[in-house]
Amino acid sequence: MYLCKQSWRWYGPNDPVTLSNIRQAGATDIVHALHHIPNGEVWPVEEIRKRQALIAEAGLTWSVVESVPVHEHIKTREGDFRTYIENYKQSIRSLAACGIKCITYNFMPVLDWTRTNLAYTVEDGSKALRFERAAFMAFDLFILKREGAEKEYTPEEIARAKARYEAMDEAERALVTRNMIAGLPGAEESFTIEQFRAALDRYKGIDAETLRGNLIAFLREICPVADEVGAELVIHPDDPPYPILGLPRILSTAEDFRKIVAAVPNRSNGLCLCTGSFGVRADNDLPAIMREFKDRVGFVHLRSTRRDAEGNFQEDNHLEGDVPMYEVMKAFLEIQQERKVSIPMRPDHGHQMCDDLNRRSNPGYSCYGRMRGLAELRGLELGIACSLYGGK
Ligand code: DNO
Repeated sequence: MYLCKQSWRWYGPNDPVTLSNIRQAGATDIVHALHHIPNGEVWPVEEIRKRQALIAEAGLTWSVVESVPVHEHIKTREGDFRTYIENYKQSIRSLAACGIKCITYNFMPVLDWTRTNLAYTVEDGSKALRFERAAFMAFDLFILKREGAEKEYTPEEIARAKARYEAMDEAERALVTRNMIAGLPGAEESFTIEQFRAALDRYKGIDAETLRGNLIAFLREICPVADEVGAELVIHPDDPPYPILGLPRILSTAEDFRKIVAAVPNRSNGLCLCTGSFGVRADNDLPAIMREFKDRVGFVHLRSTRRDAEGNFQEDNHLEGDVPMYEVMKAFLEIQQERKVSIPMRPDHGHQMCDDLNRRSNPGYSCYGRMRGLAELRGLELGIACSLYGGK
């Protein structure tokens, strides 16, 4: 029976959640990146080996990279993009030489994932990440004052955003701004409001078709290298999965990924199936996505969100909310039996709860919250696996 590889994202020696904590949570595999290497530069083999040794000393295995960041110039195809693509190829080779062959990346312009509130208190007293649409629109229209933004919202939405903006004091405005542009963990970019405006401006002439073309051109260069060294490149979906701040989005639905696969059928062109990101759209059928792309799913992020009619969403406990986790897990188990492989999965994000509330942690990457998530997910997995395929 093939069960998933239970993995856990670790941010490195400064992560308040230590390798020993992770081992005790029961994970076996580590998801990691060399965050100290500037975006766009080659990852040297010696640096990879140093980290690998540190992780191995703790009794764990570094098996997934999240992420080798894609330089903005590759996304816009300007400046030194050719050098950055060559560097990216070299990083793939370095990682494969060290035996690390699953590489996550995303192609979201300017920002990686985005939330307005990083500590929203939920009913049980724990704290969750939240995207509040009115606060987001208030930021866009009245703090960022993005040119043309008002054309993208209805008059009702603009009125809602205005009321929300007026109800905020200076401290809340500053906090929302920081949450939006200062970079969440894993996003390698952080901006001042001026730099942020300039970064958005670089996408003025780039619509979704152009951005998709740029991704395809990038993949046509790097996939042959990954194929050759036996690595898989798994793209992470957009979070949230729709256009924001006038920026194009190209990986929000199954149809988006279908287009990328049709253009670049290489074996190494894979998907990081993040149920939390895709799950924010009611029209994304997660078990169907898992089954359709069964040969391309190289890494899975399991988490759930709860959305409402106003366009807000917040991160829920892993087995609650809108993501049909039982069906997702069942499909996940089925594809692994079919392919006869164990695919890495990590419990994605977690509330801040219990002792997490008394210490600092990277937003979304708490110790107890994720430990609860992993425990619930592995229980669900084992229960389904035993009933489908017999006892372990
Ligand atoms: C957020 C993460 C993302 C993800 C990148 C992959 O928690 O899922 O930051 O790592 O988008 O490149």
